[in-house]
Amino acid sequence: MASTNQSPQYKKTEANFLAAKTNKDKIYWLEEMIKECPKHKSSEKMLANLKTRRKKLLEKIEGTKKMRRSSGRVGIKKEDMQAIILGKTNSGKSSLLSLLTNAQVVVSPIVFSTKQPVIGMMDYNGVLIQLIEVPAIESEYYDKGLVNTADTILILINEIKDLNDIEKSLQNVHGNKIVLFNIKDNIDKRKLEATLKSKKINFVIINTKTKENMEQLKETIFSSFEKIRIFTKEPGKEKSKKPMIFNPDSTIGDVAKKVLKNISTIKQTKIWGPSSKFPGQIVGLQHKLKDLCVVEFKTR
Ligand SMILES: Nc1nc2c(ncn2[C@@H]2O[C@H](COP(=O)(O)OP(=O)(O)OP(=O)(O)O)[C@@H](O)[C@H]2O)c(=O)[nH]1
Ligand SMILES: [Mg+2]
Repeated sequence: MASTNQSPQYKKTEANFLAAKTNKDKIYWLEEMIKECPKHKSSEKMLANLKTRRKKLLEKIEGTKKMRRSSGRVGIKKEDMQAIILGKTNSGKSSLLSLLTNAQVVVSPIVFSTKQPVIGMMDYNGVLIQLIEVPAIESEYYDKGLVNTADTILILINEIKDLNDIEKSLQNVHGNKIVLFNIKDNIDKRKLEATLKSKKINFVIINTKTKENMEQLKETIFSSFEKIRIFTKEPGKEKSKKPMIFNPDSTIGDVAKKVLKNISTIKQTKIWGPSSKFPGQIVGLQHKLKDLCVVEFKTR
């Protein structure tokens, strides 16, 4: 790549590119070089060259991710609670995924940088939820199948009119839809809130730059699965750190079947929390549970 007649800024970014150690940093500096590269006829070849290098690097990153993911299993294993992040290109899908999970993503001002689904696990107070970013809805890599089978669809938009365009391609979706308005520009939030409310949409206003509303978002995502969290404990001990997940209206019997080898060894069951009349109430196997109950089995 000859850079003899290039601007000082370009040379600086090129130096940074050459010094970059990770592929992610390399991509970042390549993109800066693309921005700095003059857009006239004589540099056409050079620009094309830069873009090819970027494409190869992106493919390399996606390639290693794919290998890592497919080791031991084929395709995407659907976890109990799965939510898909979808939206137009550059709406901030990768930014959101990296805020909520430890997934390795490419966040880039360049359009269509995510070319295959990227998986991450979100930890919501000990509950693990699978989040998948699918390539932009307008791209050839968009994965309809994944979207149609997901439990929850997170529709990321930057302006209200995005919604109309996106909804057209969500005809066969079964999951609950949550609209995430990712604020990118200065927007009158009150007005926006009123508009979204008037459309009777389940929505959360977020900002992937300032990380606004991330806790509320996690809560909304969890509640969309309509599951309940149950803690268990042994007599005289603290309750479990992580809850177990059940369908609403599950009973003590359902929990017992999951945690005990043999439920006939139960001598007594106590319960704390929303479904109990008082803390430590003694209940039978038919007792129906509510979210955040704590169950104690005393066994022989
Ligand atoms: N100003 C502002 N920029 C943002 C925000 N979120 C993301 N961006 C920028 O928008 C660009 C695109 O972000 P990504 O997270 O890569 O978007 P994406 O939806 O994954 O895009 P593709 O995968 O390429 O379709 C990046 O340059 C981000 O830095 C935001 O909340 N505010
Ligand atoms: Mg992306």
